[in-house]
Amino acid sequence: MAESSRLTKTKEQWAQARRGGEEREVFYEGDARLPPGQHLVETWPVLDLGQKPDIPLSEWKLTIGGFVAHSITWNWEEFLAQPQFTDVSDFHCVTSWSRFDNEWEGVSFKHILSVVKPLSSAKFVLFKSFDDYSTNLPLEACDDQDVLLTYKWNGKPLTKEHGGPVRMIVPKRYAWKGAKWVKEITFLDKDEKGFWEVRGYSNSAFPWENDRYG
Ligand SMILES: Nc1nc2c(c(=O)[nH]1)N[C@H]1C(S)=C(S)[C@@H](COP(=O)(O)O)O[C@H]1N2
Ligand SMILES: [Mo]
Repeated sequence: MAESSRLTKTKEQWAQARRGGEEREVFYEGDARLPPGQHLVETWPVLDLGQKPDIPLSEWKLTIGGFVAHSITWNWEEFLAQPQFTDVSDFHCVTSWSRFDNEWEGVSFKHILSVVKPLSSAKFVLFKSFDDYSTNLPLEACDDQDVLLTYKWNGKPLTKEHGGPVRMIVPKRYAWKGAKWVKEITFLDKDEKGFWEVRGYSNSAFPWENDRYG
């Protein structure tokens, strides 16, 4: 698609999104808010490995350990008892769609760090999910104001298809770095690649650098 027609399409979508709604606070000139190669969607596509694990809240558990001073396992009540955090961010999938203004509610990663206290040797984090998915990040990517474990999207409980009960959100990286149905978070001294990272996707995954493949 020609650059000009792509831009027109994007602007049409913005216009549709604004119609009848509140005026957005910021005016987006051109593609200022869309990373290279991305297009805007108003829906929220579902991407997974072909299974959507069903985890009853009574059986849900999250374990956080590895190179930390205090490993923990939280059940659902213990997870909800943590300080609550809300953040609005854009979501960029490597398959080229982006979704703006997602309101996430849950527990901030900053809080997780304050609870488990990673050792100074901890430099990487590996996320494992109930569907055998995994993904990896440097600790410094997780230690950011907009990173969280979320269980609510736009005021509603996160649905199973989008990773409920709880998933990770890492807005500054492509969305595959955010593990849905997360069950285990392990702090490591060495990097260990996840599901897509061993299959040719970028280890760093920066949307603004068009950093898709490794
Ligand atoms: N557990 C798990 N997490 C996952 C995936 C997956 O298959 N399993 N897919 C990833 C990919 S490739 C993307 S783009 C996003 C998609 O999230 P969504 O389905 O809520 O849009 O989840 C990521 N997290
Ligand atoms: Mo993806």
